[in-house]
Amino acid sequence: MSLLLAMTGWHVEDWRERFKALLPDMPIVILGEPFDRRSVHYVASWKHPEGSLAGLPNLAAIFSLGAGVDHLFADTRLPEVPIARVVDPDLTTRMSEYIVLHCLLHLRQQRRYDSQQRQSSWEDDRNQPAARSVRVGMMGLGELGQDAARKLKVMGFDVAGWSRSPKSVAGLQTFAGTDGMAPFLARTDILVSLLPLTDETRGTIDATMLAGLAQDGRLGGPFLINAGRGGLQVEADILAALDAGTLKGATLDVFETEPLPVESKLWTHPAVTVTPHNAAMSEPEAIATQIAAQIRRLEAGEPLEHVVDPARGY
Ligand code: NDP
Ligand code: OXD
Repeated sequence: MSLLLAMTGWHVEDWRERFKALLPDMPIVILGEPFDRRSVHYVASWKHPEGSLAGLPNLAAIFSLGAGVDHLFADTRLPEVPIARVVDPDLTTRMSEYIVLHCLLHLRQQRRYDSQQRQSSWEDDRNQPAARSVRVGMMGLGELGQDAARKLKVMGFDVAGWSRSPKSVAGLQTFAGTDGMAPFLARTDILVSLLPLTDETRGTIDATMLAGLAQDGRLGGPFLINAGRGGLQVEADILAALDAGTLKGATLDVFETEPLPVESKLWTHPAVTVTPHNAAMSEPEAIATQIAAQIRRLEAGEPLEHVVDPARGY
């Protein structure tokens, strides 16, 4: 009985070492090296190549090495076994750090001061809105969205959230579904996206959504932070809104195509901050520990935790 590591773009050896230490009795095999396909009971995947998990006759479960599972559902030949995803305080904390950092960066106009510093320009227009006067809109009120929203509130921001199903979250004004979208956007100065990529959410951050954001806020125009998935955003619409001045700035961690192609205008746009899809990286120490615990649960006849719903896509 073995665990197959099937990943692209990450350092597989770090994961192999960590899993070996955690599951000393279980052979750890790696996609791309020779292994007996009948021995594989578990797969830990991050963007495995399409079809590479087909023909594993004893497969019992697939673990996403990240919180998102769109990379799994993109495989049209994915075996029909239970799929569990990462829900882990290490990953959640990393994401909240990122969201708080970039909300503060926009609040405190840090990009502008970086540019002034490069020109040795001492310019202070005495315009420093307080966090309490800035309205953050959190799209996605799941594991990550709720934690980030709580931490933004600690910093003083006026935070509301939007989700698919209605939610009651202490201290947050909440909106849900298609009907809730317009009023949610109309009270949003900084739109944060922590949505999963599904058939329903693909391409939602488009010209229409951006046009719905508040134009009367203390920051002099709305900002966008997308750390969910690149497939949520229409990059041409973001660039057009930035150039039209209806969007004041954007922080993007995820992109329609990753790595972001060198010719993308997002790289050089003065109002865009680009990070390489690492808002919340899966750290082998923490994440392998969670997956090993899940495997031990299954071996003990207990149910898997954090199972995703293939019909919903998240
Ligand atoms: P969860 O599944 O816990 O939460 C997802 C949230 O999105 C829920 O509130 C859900 O609504 C909402 N949602 C889903 N579909 C819709 C819809 N059609 N309309 C409105 N709301 C919707 O996910 P996590 O919080 O754990 O993670 C969110 C995403 O963050 C991941 O899927 C991944 O794509 C991304 N991510 C990015 C990382 C990075 O480094 N950039 C790292 C980790 C994750 P409801 O509550 O009603 O179900
Ligand atoms: C994730 C990611 O889904 O890193 O965890 O994008």
